[in-house]
Amino acid sequence: MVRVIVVLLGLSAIGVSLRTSYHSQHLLMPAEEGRGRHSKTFVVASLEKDDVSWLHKYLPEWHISRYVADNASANLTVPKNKGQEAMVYLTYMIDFYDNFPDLMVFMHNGRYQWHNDDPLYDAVPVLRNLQLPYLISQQYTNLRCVWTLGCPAEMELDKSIETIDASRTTEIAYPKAFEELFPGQTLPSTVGVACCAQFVVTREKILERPVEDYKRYRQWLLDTPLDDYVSGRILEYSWHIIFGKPPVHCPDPKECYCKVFGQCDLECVEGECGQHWPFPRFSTLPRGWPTVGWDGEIRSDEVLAGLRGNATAASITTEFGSKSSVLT
Ligand SMILES: *[C@@H]1O[C@H](CO)[C@@H](O)[C@H](O)[C@H]1NC(C)=O
Ligand SMILES: *[C@@H]1O[C@H](CO)[C@@H](O)[C@H](O)[C@H]1NC(C)=O
Ligand SMILES: CC(=O)N[C@H]1CO[C@H](CO)[C@@H](O)[C@@H]1O
Repeated sequence: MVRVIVVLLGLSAIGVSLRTSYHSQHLLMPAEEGRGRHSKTFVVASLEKDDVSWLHKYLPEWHISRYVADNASANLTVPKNKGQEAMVYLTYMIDFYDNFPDLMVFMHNGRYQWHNDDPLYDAVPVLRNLQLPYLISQQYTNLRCVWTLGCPAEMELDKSIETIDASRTTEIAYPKAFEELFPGQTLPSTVGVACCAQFVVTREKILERPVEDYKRYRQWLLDTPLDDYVSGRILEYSWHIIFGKPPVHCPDPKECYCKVFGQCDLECVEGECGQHWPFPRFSTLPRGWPTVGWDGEIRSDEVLAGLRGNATAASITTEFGSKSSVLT
């Protein structure tokens, strides 16, 4: 148990740096018709140093609206580099309110990130497998199906502050922030949604709220004294509420993988589907990942193919111990 907590804390800490490492490129004409039936855009949070060329290379049929949070001269940028990816997402919603494409993926810039719902943490299959008609029918969909981190109860808000572990900074700050973001709405007793602030949403769904709402959320982000990690995470655990889902929004993972990604043969137990998303050993992937593994070992094409194949050949593991290694 101690080890689990250490790993989770490590993930949170990594979440900070990962989440600060934004990126993208391109822009304008988000409503242009792509090659498919629907106009669709990646809204990418990035920093100047980031490289989003993988998106152009592997997903050329998508339009890319890359925000560069740390360059005031960038084509798309934010009023202030604050609140992590939330500032980018809200700025896009405000900037393009009159000109949304049919479908938008709000996402980070990195191809390999520990939280991508894939055996190698690779965003390319995640994005390529997206089942667009289903996403359009759902209007808001989280990019993760696995429950680990976020579901089924990331925050228990009816506990008194004194009983909450001091390290749970988001849970402590959430009630007051909720009141400020959603005045007049009743604070939920529990909030649960798959982590990590990447999601798909339709034009109609964003337009259900007036642009003033998005402006208010962004003003809150600009004004809040909370640090970026906490304010970003408060929005991370609010997007599903903003887009009309109940405070606990944790679809059955087996059904989720099937409908969202077309992966229908996974065996799932207790919110997890075998090694489809192996619990990462560290939140920072080794340099050279995935060709370089956790122990610095070089993986052959065959090994990589086998690990990718784990996406469908799921075995059941419920111990954190076995989840903590990609190579089991
Ligand atoms: C900025 O926008 C212009 C006009 O659309 C485009 O030509 C240029 O490539 C963009 N620059 C970057 C860095 O995306
Ligand atoms: C900021 O973006 C502009 C426009 O793309 C570019 O010309 C400039 O080099 C960038 N600044 C830095 C510091 O990278
Ligand atoms: C659960 C599972 O299928 N694990 C496999 C993942 O890939 C490695 C490398 O090919 C195999 O050795 C595992 O058996």
